[in-house]
Amino acid sequence: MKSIAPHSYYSFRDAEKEIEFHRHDMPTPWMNYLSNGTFHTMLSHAGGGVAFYKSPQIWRITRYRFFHLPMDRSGPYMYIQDADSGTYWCPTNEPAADKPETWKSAHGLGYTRFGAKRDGIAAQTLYFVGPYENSLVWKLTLSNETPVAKELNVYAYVEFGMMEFMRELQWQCYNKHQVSVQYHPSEALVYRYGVENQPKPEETPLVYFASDTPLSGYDGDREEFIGSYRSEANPAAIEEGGCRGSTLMGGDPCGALQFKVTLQPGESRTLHIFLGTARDEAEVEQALTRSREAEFVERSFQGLRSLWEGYLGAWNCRLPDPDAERMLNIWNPYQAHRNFLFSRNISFYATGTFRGVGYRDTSQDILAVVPFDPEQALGKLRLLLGQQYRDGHANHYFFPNEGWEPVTSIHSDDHLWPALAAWDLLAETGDAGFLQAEVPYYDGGQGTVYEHLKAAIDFTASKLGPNGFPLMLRSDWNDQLFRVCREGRGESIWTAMQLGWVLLRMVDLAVAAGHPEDVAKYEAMYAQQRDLVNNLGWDGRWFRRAIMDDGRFLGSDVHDEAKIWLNAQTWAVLSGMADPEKGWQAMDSVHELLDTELGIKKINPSISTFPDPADPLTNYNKGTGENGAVFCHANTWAIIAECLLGRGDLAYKYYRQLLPNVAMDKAGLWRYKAEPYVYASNLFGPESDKFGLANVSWLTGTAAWMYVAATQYILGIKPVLDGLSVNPCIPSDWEGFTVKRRFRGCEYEITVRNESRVCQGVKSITVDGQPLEGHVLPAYPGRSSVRVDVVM
Ligand code: IFM
Repeated sequence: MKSIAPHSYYSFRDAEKEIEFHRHDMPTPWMNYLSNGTFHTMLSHAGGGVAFYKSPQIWRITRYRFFHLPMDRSGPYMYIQDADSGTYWCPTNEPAADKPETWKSAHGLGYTRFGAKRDGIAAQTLYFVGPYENSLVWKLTLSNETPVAKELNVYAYVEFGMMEFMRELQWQCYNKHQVSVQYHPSEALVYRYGVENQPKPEETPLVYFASDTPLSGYDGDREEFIGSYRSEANPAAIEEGGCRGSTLMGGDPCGALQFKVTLQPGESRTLHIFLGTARDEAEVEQALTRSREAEFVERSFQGLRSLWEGYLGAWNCRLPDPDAERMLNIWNPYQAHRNFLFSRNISFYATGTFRGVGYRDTSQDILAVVPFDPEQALGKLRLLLGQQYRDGHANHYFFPNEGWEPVTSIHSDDHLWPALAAWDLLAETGDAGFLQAEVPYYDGGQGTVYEHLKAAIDFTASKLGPNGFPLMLRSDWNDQLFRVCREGRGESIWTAMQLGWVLLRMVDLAVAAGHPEDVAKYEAMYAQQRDLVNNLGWDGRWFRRAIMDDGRFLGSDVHDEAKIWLNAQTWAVLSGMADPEKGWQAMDSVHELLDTELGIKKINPSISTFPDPADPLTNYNKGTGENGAVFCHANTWAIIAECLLGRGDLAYKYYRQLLPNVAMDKAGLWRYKAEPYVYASNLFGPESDKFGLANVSWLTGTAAWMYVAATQYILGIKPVLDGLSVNPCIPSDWEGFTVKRRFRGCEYEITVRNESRVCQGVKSITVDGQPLEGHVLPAYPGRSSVRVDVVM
């Protein structure tokens, strides 16, 4: 394993909200998502990536070879060739073999840029998807820094894939003869995916690839441009005199555009490339006319920047810890929004083939969008509730873009999650009206939002196991527990706790929705499950996790493996169900038995033989994935639990040790590998051979919950039904912090001073100099800002 200081690879540029990369040879591609909500591109720091329209399953535009070598191919590449010498290189660094003499790249919010230089030619490149067209815009500015004129050939290249990625793997041999790339009179290559039996053919777009600069050549046939036994590193057309003017009526499609650029000494030229989608040829024409307008690219880029400025304007904090501050002001909400958009669909780790919108995952993702954009959040909540059946259970994943049948496995937790999002929406806006809005059920009929949430509770109430806990069904939050209830009797003690938190929320939601008559039922159910949790669920030093079909406990000291499970301890506290001394003891056990210097393990010890060596509970190797890894998503709940117990020092230790750049510094960049600016789903644990290796970055519930844990529980700025609660639980050595938070139309400028150097406890609050009773700030309708001073 190489040991190299991470900072020789990257640096944060916080004022610009960027991370800059100094080297292209990272341990893995470090990705960014460029998107306007309809047209998307996942792009790496070295220019590899994939573009898709709405769905990576059925409208994938370019080809990305997941897990192949060389890694991170293909991408939207540009080549710059000196026409005299024939040498060529790429501003993205990859994939040409000749490298720029100086190079850097940077990811920003919705864009990625590259700056490179070779032989006196400087290239500044920017890629983004703007709000006004469904296209990836590439902006290339070339400058001649030499004293002589330069003749350059510039190429822009993309490899088109089959739009249906599974089709590509299964039956490309024939189907590839049903695609075409034609040269369009408006100087564009147009890719048409005309494959038989494709889903939604009437919605399948044409793809255009064009520029605002006159072309000197093009190719639509990959064999012509790349040649055989070659790759993007050494395209035949570039090495052998230029594009061949190929089109394609079946075969392996690509888009290659060639430009001749002459630069006098000191001269700069900018050209723009557009890779976009349109419904038909007339729309291609219109999109190109708009895109070629003089100010279009600048206007689009400014439009993108203002969108992010507006979105992130809802929150800004100044903290004694710059790593946390950067994460909370920039990267964490950005990542969380990408989760909200893509669920767990496509990333460097997930191929975008079968995971549509996850009911459980997206319900949680909503939590971190509510503070920024309650309207978008409500839209998603309604989308989810439309996947719920009248009996209250819900589809596990579904495919709104693809129109495919949903995955219908029934899990004990899925349908319960939306209540948390609904409560957060109510607290954020103070407006209960949405609870009365009608939403259809998946199997017909409709009900109000509140009725949907109530049906979810009724479903769980109808699916209790022999001991009275909710049946595990297919699994709960933990996907790996599908062997617990194969015979239909296994129970999830964790789901009882999840139900507990949800029931507390339902009490408020029932009142807000005008159904106080339901409250007693929710309270009774809560009390009954709480008793079970504290009795049958208690193992002596921690809470048990589940009961298997055969009645054995999972998560008990009597076994040799998987004795203790993180979620059962944290949620016992989150749900308010744990008897106080049991809650403390359980979280002490977490500290003692699960915590490591790189985060908290999900279980201990890892499993290899339990409950039966011939049929262990999980196939994951020890210390990996769902088996004894540090599962970052589950760590977030330990942070919240510690805050609820008032132990701010420990909560912050748990938070800080998983800040991605902090964990990377500790593990070493070549061990950690994934991006230092976004959370990963998990890190291999100490029982693996690669402790600290981060996996499945970007699309993980960690993003939403870390945001919630840090802002609402550590900093303690939490919307509640009657206002904005301020009740921090911070490290005792912090002097204080400040937060600007948009809430119900007003900006709250909050300064917290920790005069007594405590973890928790608000001594006084003044609003614009006037003392306030308690720690809940009311809404201030009509006010644009208020100044809040808090003393701990
Ligand atoms: O809860 C799941 C999630 O739905 C997908 N990733 C893994 C988590 C834990 O199993």
